[in-house]
Amino acid sequence: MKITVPARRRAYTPVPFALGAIAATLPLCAWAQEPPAEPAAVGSLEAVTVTAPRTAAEPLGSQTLDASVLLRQRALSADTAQLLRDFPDYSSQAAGGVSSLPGIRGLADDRLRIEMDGMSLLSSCGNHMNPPMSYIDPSRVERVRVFAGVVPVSVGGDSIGATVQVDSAEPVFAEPGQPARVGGEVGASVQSNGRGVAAHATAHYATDRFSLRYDGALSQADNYRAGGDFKPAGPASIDKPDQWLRADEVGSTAYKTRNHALTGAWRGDDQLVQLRLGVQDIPYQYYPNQRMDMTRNDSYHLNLRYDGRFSWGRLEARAWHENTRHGMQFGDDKQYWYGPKGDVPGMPMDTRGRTSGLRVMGELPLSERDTLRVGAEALRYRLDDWWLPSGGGMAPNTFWNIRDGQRDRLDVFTEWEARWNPKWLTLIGLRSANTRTDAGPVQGYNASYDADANAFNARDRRRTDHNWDLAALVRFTPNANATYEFGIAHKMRSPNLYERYTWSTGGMAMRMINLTGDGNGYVGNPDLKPEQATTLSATADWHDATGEKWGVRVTPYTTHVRNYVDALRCGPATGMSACTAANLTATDAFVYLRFANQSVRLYGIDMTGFAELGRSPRWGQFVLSGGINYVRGKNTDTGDNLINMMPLNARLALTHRQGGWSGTAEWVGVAGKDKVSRERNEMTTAGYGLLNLRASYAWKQVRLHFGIDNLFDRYYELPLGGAYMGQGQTMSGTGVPWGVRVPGPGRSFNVGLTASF
Ligand SMILES: [Cu+2]
Repeated sequence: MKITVPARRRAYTPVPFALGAIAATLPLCAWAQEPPAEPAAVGSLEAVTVTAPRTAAEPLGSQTLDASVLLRQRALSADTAQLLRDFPDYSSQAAGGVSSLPGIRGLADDRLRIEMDGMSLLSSCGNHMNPPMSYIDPSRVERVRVFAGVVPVSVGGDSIGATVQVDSAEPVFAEPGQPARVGGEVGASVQSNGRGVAAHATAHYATDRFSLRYDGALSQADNYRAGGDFKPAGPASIDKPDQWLRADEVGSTAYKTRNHALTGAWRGDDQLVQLRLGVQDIPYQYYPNQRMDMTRNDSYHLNLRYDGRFSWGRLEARAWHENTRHGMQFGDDKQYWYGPKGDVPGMPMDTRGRTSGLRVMGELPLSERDTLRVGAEALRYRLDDWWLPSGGGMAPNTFWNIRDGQRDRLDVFTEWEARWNPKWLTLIGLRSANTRTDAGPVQGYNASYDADANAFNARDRRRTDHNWDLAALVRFTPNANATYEFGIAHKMRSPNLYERYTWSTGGMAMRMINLTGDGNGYVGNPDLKPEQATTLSATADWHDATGEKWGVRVTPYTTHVRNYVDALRCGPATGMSACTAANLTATDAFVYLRFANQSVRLYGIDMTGFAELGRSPRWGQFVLSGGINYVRGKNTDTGDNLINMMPLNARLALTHRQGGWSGTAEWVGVAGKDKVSRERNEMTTAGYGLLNLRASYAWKQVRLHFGIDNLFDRYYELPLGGAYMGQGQTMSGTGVPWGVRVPGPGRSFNVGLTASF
């Protein structure tokens, strides 16, 4: 992305040029391990785009995917979280087709801070079906930044892991004195596996002061097909041949989603004000590893941003409001086992979540050497989660899972960055966060839930956590060929409302609470304390002086977490109805657990590198790139393994570029997963290797993408896919067999076309 400064007027340039210059000398600050970006897109819109403000020195552990990389990735993916898949330490916990849960260095979901267009959002669902990144279509994403390891406090908060910032395009403006700019882009793509289709359109109109932009996107897919043969066993007593899935079809993987956004922006000489309205509607998204499916998710958000430059520095402010109405029921593949569609009332589950946020940050360049950042952040979150009566044991009352749930935060932080000389940089920051959670009185469907409900209602449920974060890092750049960084961070996260306030110990209600996709049942624990993590991380980066010929980066890290919210099985002593003696000892069944604070340790190492193999005007450029990633997570109280830890994995890619052409052959290898959580009866998975091909060609205003995923149609099981619940009587405790893993998608031919105007 280029910064173009209009000649006749001082442009709105929020990036301090000093920072930009230093960043330019540090190829690592950008997407260093990705081969150098391909030639700029022809006729791209980016030429007059103003780059977004930088909020902090980016640690070596941070990486940015900018427009040139995203152009290739986003054309062929419906799931925004999958844009992160090439980050070396990224793992993805399978969920719905457009809402996988990202993990980085063994920490996932709520343990990461994920900002969508600067908004901090929370998932409003007992299965976290609507994580923050599912609220933006990949076609709208212009930049993804990941701060891993030691995260500066100015971009952290309410998390113990990495920060992921997903941003849509900065507004474009016309050059002063020039006519208004009108432009846009249309695109469409198809995927053979699952018959996925997607389309998007954007249009903008901009003068030198005002800018208006519309973004729209639709995508939908049927169930995908596994590679090889996949034949999950269903309950033998039910015989409805016409409703069986095809032999290789993975049940409950279909989805349909629609996104719209309207953005208005105004800029002055030194200021920018921007307002965005976003609307999303997901009529259905099915879950192969949850007992329920998403049958509606309607949301809107308003996002107001201010950016100003003053004689003393820069001021950045943002206010946002987001409202989600979420509903669950049986999707088609789960419904069929009970009877033709519409025959059974099923189990309606409804959720409403509202988030209001405000963040203000000032950046003060105190001297050539020192920059001070001071900021505050307030977040107000409200949650209601209720299940309407549907007959049988689920009547006559409405079941209140969480009523008047509240989670409010007030943070202040300060951070000092010093560039002592071209070789040494230090950054230290402190954040204080008050987090208050509460939940109102609840009720069950009927009197059989009274004991739990009364006990829950009788206790004091308000919790106030005084959390604090500290991050300190030092970077040494001895010469043009090496950079070293070492950092230490202390970070805290308060439990989410499902971890603290779900209350029913009836087996069915517990099976509805599941954040890990393992098929087990969970109940909350109001006594949970906030997680407290200490991370040590070091990075060494070696590269040629230009940063374009070769580079190698190694990052070992370790994180120790006190009061990590893990889960322990419940037994008869607890008096909970699902918690039998057998529950404590079962090794091949779904089990029932209560969230519990535990001590855990995670450690691992990431290695990435790239090398230009050759470059000539005649043959173009050949680049080899790859990475290897190892992470281990242990509960040090019980000696057990943490759930959903990605096994050892590696990636190797050969890329060829010439003119508007770019072609990549990529091999992904994943070792077998044998370090599994015994407490949760997590299933092992076998190792596998996949070959993917991707190519794109840009010609004038048109760009064609083509790809084949899983070229050899290998059958494999997703290491973080959890337990298969794609079809059958998933609501029942024994209605789906234990031991079936969720297969990954088989071969898919993908084609995408975008045209800008
Ligand atoms: Cu849900």
